[in-house]
Amino acid sequence: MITSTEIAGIPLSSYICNASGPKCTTYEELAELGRSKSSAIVMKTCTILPREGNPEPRLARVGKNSLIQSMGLPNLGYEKYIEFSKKLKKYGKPVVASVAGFTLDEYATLAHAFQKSGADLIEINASCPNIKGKPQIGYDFGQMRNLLSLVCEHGGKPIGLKLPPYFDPVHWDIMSELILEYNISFISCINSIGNTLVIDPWKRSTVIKPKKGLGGLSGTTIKPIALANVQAFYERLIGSVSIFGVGGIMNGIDAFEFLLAGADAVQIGTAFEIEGTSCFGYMEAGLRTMLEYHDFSSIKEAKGKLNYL
Ligand code: RRO
Repeated sequence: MITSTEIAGIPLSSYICNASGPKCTTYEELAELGRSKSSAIVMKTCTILPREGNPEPRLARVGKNSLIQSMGLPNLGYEKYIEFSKKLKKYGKPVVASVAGFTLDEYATLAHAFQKSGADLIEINASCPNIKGKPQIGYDFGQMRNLLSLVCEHGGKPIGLKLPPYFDPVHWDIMSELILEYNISFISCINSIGNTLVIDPWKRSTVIKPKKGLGGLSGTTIKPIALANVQAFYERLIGSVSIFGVGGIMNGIDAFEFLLAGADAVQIGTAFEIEGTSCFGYMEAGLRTMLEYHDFSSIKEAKGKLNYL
């Protein structure tokens, strides 16, 4: 059974790795991912300057397997992650940098800086929902064009986009055209669903503090939306762009569903936050069982093999 895969030509020893977000901010956390069964080390989205993030409480559990959070981009500043990316090479797995600017120029600076780092892939986060007054750039297609023209200027390492969820086929069409026009190598879809509200009726209160309780929703609740986005981009990008599926993957069966929808690999956020590094091993085992059940001998063979009624 072959469960190795690749993203933008970079080999991954398994289908499962962490998503940018939980437990990937400090060097100790990243080293733990290095020692774990995560097939890559995806680093927390970084900005030019270090940030403490939004006031607490800023993360809360929703039901059994979902979360709402408004972390607000807490990170140590990009220079630290350039340093970390070099040190993390000793774990022998791909390192993924994730970057977000407050201006287009900052995005360009960050993307170019990681060209000279230990990172194998550079994920441009176009979808952080949690900064007050800062729109998600992935929802502004005019700005996306400007962003892509800047970050794709200095080739070298593969550039990818972390996308917000889209809910209309026209938006999948427009975004796909941009991705193909600018030769984006991979996409990670989806980020959390931004600006959702969870209320505690007993306390008569919001459950997180920032932005009047608004935050990004992740976990099981968003899986159907994530699957639809993967399917939509897989159809439109016709094998020329690799896809990281992200959103509500809690076990190997969920990972298999993303494979059927066309994902080349999956990233785990909520389940990693809740369960810790053990999630990578049991998801890989569950995925193998599903592949065997359906008589597939590799990831490649099963990719996109969704039946339509
Ligand atoms: O740090 C965050 O608040 C955050 C980020 Br950068 C992101 O991309 N997605 C998210 O749900 N939270």
